[in-house]
Amino acid sequence: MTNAATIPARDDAGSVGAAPNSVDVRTDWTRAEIAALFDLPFTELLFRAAEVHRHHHRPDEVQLCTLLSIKTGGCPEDCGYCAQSVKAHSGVEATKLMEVQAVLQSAAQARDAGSKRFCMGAAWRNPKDRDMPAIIAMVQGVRAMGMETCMTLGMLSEAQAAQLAKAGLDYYNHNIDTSPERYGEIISTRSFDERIDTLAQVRKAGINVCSGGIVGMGETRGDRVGFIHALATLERHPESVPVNALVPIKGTVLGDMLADTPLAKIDDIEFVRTVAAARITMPRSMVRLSAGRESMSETAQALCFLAGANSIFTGDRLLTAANAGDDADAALFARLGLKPMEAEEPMRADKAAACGR
Ligand code: SAM
Ligand code: DTB
Ligand code: SF4
Repeated sequence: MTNAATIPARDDAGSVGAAPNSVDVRTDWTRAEIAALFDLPFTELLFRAAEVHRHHHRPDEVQLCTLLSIKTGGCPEDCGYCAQSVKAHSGVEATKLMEVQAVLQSAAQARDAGSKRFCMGAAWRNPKDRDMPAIIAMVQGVRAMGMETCMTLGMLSEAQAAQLAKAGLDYYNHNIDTSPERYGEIISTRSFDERIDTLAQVRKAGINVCSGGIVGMGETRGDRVGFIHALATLERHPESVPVNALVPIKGTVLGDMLADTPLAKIDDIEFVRTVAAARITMPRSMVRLSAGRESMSETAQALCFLAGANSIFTGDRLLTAANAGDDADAALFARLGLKPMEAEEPMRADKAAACGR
């Protein structure tokens, strides 16, 4: 393998953060290089990922984020993993868009519980223009509380992306979910390229990009390589990369498929390998250990943190699925000696300085 990461030593003062364009941030990764990372002995892969991680981030800090479903269910898309698709028989009821005040109340609770980032998700193929004033008020209100804002609303038009940027939205989440070649087996109502187009709109509008995917959908290792490759070769790495473990939900295509074939569930070591590959190939990005922690052991989560994951969703609910819960996380942090992250995220800070936001 050509050496993946030229890993500079951490300086003596223990400070983290290299120059924004340091040589170890590459966007020319080949699939062969990423496959070679996955093939490393686990101990070697973890060592390399941990080295990259501590060079760019504080290894004892993990950012706490809160998710809120601002519009649940009834989504016209057919994502095979999702309880909110109209095609799923998951029992999730469709709701209207929440009132702005109710969203802000929920955000205030999250802030009081120590959250630094508030992510709002809507089960839409795309927002309607008539929804935008409420969405903008939510972004402005949450930002005024001092939290980072993230929205995930489906596809965006150029004008909508510009409106969100003007409102001060920090991040837009839009996952590529899996490799380009597997995409059509998971979702038929939109294409991988449409996903990439929306990411480009978000970038162009000057909003930080949050894009990742799901591991454990019965994919091959080659798909996991292709998924990381697609993200790590974007013109600029996403500032934020959520890595979800599939939450198998009854009534969804993938949830039911996995229920019938329990051996299809991804093993923890392979999940950790995926986190490590994300960390090594996208050294300055936030790597978010997202859905699926509820059914993960503390040991597996500890390995994910060692492999470079530095953000989690707190609270006992994700969008519709159960999450680990604050008490379990407080106990986990105490056991592992981890602290909630207070500082600005490295890539976002660079960008804010560069564009004066
Ligand atoms: N509708 C918007 C969209 O698809 O972009 C936003 C909401 S969607 C629920 C956000 C992401 O959550 C999906 O792209 C997927 O990666 C993740 N997700 C959804 N259901 C999941 C599940 N059952 N297990 C793991 N991740 C899931
Ligand atoms: C992401 O990648 N994971 C979060 C967030 N982005 C929006 C969502 C996880 C959803 C898990 C399934 C559910 O709660 O329905
Ligand atoms: Fe709709 Fe998003 Fe769920 Fe797909 S993942 S069905 S787009 S809410």
